[in-house]
Amino acid sequence: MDEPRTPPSVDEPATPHEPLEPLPDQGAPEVVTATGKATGAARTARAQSGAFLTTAQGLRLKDTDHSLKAGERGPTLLQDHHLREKITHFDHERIPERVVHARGAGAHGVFRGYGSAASVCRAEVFGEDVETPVFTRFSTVLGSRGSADTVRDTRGFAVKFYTDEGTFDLVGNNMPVFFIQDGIKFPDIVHAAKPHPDREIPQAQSAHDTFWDFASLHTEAQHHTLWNMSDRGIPSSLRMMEGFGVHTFRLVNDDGATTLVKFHWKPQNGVNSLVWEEAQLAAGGDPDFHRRDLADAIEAGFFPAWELGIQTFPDEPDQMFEGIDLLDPTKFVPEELAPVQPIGLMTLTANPSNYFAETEQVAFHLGNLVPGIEVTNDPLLQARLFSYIDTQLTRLGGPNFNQIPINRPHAPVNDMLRDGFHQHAVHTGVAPYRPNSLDGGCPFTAGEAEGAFVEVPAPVAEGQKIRAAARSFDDHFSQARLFYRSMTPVEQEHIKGAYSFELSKCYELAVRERQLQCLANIDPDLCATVALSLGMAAPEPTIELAQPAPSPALSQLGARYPVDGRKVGVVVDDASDTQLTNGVISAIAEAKMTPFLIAPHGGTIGELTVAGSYATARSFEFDALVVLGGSPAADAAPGLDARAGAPPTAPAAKAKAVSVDPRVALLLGELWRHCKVVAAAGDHGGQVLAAAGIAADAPGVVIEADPGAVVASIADLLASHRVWNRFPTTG
Ligand code: HDE
Repeated sequence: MDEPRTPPSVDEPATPHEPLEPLPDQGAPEVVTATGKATGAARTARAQSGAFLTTAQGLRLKDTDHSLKAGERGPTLLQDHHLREKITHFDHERIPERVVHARGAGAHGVFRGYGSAASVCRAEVFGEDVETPVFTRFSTVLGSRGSADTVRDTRGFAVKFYTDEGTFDLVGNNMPVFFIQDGIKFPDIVHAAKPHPDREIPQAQSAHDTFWDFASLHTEAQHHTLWNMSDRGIPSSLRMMEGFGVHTFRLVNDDGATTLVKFHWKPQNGVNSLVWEEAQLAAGGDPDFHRRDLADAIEAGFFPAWELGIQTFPDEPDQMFEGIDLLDPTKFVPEELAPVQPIGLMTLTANPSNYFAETEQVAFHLGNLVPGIEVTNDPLLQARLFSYIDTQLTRLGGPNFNQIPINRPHAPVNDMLRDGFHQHAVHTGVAPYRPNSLDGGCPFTAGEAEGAFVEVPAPVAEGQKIRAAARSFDDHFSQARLFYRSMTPVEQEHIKGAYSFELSKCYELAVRERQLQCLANIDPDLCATVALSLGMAAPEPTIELAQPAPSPALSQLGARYPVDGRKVGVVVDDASDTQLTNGVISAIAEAKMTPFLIAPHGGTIGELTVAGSYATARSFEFDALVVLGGSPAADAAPGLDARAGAPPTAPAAKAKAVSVDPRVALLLGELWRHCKVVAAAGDHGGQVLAAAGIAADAPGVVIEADPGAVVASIADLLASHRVWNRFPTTG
């Protein structure tokens, strides 16, 4: 299986043989039966088998290119079963996409418990060195299945743990708060955020009237909206974003003692985001940017990993912590008040073998819990408990979706649920009811000692049946203000830019005005800048502004992260020094980063394979760029080549005059604007950089003669992701 594959031949292969093995980076759901029994079968046991093309019944076929006709030029015969089977199956290949989170990317992996949660939680999955297989699916929320990855949106972060005690799903997001406090509002927020029902635009965006109409009227959405407008709304990679369980959960230990917790996933690669222009370029240039990055990283052996952690709070009757209502999902608890304590590590190690079978058909449900992990009364959480099973009935075509391979538990299933569409189990016995004597009394209920899930008795406050929320849910602005004031000036600028962009796309002035009022209630300076950009007056706050202590942990900037798997473009031309090129490429690989060779043309340069040409490489594909060449290529046409992005009189033409290909100049210009590291090695490289107008002593510019030195400097700068001090901030 780890043998490299023979490259495909130009001629169509003609000797029959068994299907090829999956690629080394690919995994598949473990082969357990529909009732959770291990089979010991290879993960490929479900893949197609046999050397010959067959019908769905295994009948070998001689011809699949011609339908059965009454004569060569005659009508097609109804009796052509192969034609009808092939077309009928094709006609039904699609299932409804998820109503939200339709676009996603998944991977297999393993979770290893540290044992550090033992004092608060009895779940075996968190036990010391207990290893549990997982499948994780990341997603955007708003867009359709085919929408772009880098849109501004919340990201889903859903993990299925196949534990020996039953399946545990942690279905979270990359932001710790949510738009609404009560699940009954979910259809409202989703209807507002989805494309306008009349024209079905815009796709996968919140930058439109209905979204801001709702968010500005329903002010509990303001906090989450602010997170979306921050850099968190445009992560640079799925591997580099945090995850949050959002709700407060209740953990139970061996003694039955309870603790309230919030779950956090901390990426080992650090947190990073795109800049807005880069996100927009990527949405057009590579709509699959995030899923490609995830799959490529896993294929290359850069396995992404996240530490799972918990913030713990005493399980007091009022369910409050430091004045923060733990049942209100529009609030988070700053890490400075309750540190995140690591309890295990998830590593994603294999790509799916088949997108549909795994990533599309996986069905999560936050009600999938194991002993020791329980829910709380958060009214958002409570509605979710209903929704997830319900939606799968339509999406996956009936009640047996748990028997689809990716959803099968790895624990024995004896559930008395019977029949239904697509039943894969072959149940025995005659008594799927309890009590019975005809099946020997099977199945039996378990006691706690046998691993049964027994809800911990939790008091329910006496009260009246009422459609209302607690008074503590009324504060919609103080934590939004806390978040904004915890951002660095660079991050605040991004937020101002995001609101300016989004509100500029709202047609109705009333909507803009109402949202400006909300911004005034979050931060008057934020409001003033956005108002200026919109050409509108900035309103005064209508509430007394809270003065929360900032939470530095909320900022994504300032820390240094490993550079493993970062992509470094290397621009060469036919005059570049081959030895230098080889040296730079190997030094990048030795530093555990990925080199990406960019040349005037495809094919090879010396012994090296070209990854992108001047005409095809785009700046968002790299975290840094080393220039070893870049003089105008034979096909450079500054005035005509739209990819060069400049009319003949603009810098591109000037650049050509001073010997840099306009497309290389464009690459460099974008990397420069996006605060990325720009480097040169060798005299020729240095001249090209100078010709592109990049000063050698500017922040984040590296010029070194030696390949090792240039790569070391790049890695050092990349550890902080971007060179934010290249441009002054207004903050
Ligand atoms: Fe979801 N959500 N949600 N959600 N959600 C779905 O379930 C829903 C909420 C989240 O990769 C749906 O299988 C309601 C919060 C993720 O397959 C649906 C409410 C959080 C995913 C649904 C919420 C999430 C979903 C659509 C308000 C973060 C993708 C398809 C009460 C903690 C899972 C599906 C995947 C998917 C309903 C709110 C996260 C319709 C009613 C809060 C990551 O059932």
